[in-house]
Amino acid sequence: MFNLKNRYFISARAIGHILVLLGFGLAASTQDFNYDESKVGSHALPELLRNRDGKKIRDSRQWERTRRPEVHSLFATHVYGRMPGRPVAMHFVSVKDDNMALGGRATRKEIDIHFTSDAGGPVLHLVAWLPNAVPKAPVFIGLNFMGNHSVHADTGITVTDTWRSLHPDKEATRALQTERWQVDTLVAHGYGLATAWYQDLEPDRVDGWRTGIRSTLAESLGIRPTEWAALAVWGWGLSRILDWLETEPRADAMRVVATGHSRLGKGALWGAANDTRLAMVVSNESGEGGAAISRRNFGETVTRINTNFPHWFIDAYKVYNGAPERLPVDQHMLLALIAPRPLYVTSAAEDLWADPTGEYLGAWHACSAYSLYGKKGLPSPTPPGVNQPIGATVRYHRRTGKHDVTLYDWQQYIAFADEMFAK
Ligand code: GTR
Repeated sequence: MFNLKNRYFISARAIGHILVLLGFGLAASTQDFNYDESKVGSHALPELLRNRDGKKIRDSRQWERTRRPEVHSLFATHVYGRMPGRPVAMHFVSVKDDNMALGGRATRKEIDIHFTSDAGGPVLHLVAWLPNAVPKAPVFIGLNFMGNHSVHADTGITVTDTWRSLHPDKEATRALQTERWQVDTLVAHGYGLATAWYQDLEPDRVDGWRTGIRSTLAESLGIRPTEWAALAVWGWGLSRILDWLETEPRADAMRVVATGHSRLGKGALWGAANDTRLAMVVSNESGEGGAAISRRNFGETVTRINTNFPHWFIDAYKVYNGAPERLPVDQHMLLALIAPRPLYVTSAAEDLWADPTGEYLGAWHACSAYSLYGKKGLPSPTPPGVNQPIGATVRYHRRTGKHDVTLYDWQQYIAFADEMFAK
């Protein structure tokens, strides 16, 4: 069936491939990615538990005092840019509440996060559901791709002005991504959900920074637009959602799970690396620039991602086009910045572009940071078969099917959160 969902999926994901196939003469060519495991070759990863001065890290104290800040700063300098704090004038405006949402099982809240005192300034429009049966619920948070009204069939969800301004056919995406969000399942298990449209923060295009918060908040945040990039902006947005949850009595802000799919998974990882208040992290098929090892020559490459999406990373990252082996970091080190917090990394078997094996290895090589805290991660360097979640505080699964978020994925996240939060 050719519906809008499929059309979006194709335009967002396959555009790079199509341009290459049509020979549009991008800097990247078909040689820039590989789907043949026998051609992956070998690579040596930067050592996670050794400082740049050569000193070996032996315990969590040394990690937190020396190596963790060093790794964090390498990612800030070479990959994502630095992360600003919260705007001083930020405030929350309740737009509407419905305490009989989802057939009486949840309270749906719409909150506008204003980043400036001026009502005409940038706003992140949030929709949240909190289970009525739980006085203080743990909450999953994540940005959505197609507007708040796409995540559930409830027609009470506002189609926001920001979405409408870019999409005149405003109802077209209502309830189109319900599979990806599973609001009812979360609420039935005692979890809340808070989500917002990612492009409220920065439009996802090369010049999106001009109208996004990298420009509008440059002065109040004290950061120039070139000092960070879109993935960091989206990760920063999760921290602002958490700021609101901290003010919401029905939410347990100590048990908030940051989630993100694909590009938003990359952003969620960097966001959670910067904000240790986020208690648990889910990277859903985040691939290149997310959980997948960049040096592994399989699927998307540094060159391809920098060519197709130059606005996602800072300019310094472009230096590594065609030369990921020169990076002072690799993505296992990003995942290690989440330690000792619970981390769930997923892949999909048909999502070769994201390199499922590379995502597994990213998680595997991060486990030594968890060991410093006496936490068990994954049991083996070999990825499991399909639909076999494995691991303790670091968990992984490779689902059957394509690049997506499904009920199966959510069921695993809920089981993981139940276990980690010992509900
Ligand atoms: C792809 C991109 C991936 C991933 C994906 C998505 O086209 O190459 O890195 O982020 O988009 O976000 O859906």
